[in-house]
Amino acid sequence: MVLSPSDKSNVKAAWDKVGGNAGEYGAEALERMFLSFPTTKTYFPHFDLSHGSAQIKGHGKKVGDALTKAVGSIDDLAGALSALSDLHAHKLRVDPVNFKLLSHCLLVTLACHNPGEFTPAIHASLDKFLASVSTVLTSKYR
Ligand code: HNI
Repeated sequence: MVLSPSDKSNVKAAWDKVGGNAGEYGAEALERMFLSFPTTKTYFPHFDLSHGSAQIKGHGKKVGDALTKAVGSIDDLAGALSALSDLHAHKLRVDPVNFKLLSHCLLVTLACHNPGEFTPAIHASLDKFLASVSTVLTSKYR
């Protein structure tokens, strides 16, 4: 998966619109994921997964901040996400299929908040970006 120069500029432009809402959008995406794909809840048995829970908000901020960092290091995703990659592969052992589910929910969330910006081209670039992030986070499984 190679992000073209226009993918990178599309992702950066889309993330500029996200601004300070990355944490809130991360939490919304998590809530969408837990409701639409309940098997994902098995990784969070220790969380209160009810609507508006402090743990979903807190975790959404972590995910959102990690994505903001990734956008800022879009030319070196593997380096920027190395520690997170170790965590997901060695400690959390999240099955890679789940990354597609969260990525989908992140796209839906972004589309809902910025419908005018969410053109097919931006959609495709964000999808490629999230697939690249997911590839890095699942790259150390074996
Ligand atoms: Ni993920 C912890 C980022 C996908 C399950 N995850 C984190 C943390 C970040 C993070 C940041 C906090 C690390 C820390 O505390 O040092 N996760 C991301 C990103 C993606 C992702 C950027 C993909 C875009 N994680 C997933 C998926 C699942 C998942 C798809 C499972 C469905 N992550 C977890 C779990 C934790 C976690 C479980 C630990 C939560 C806790 O606090 O106990």
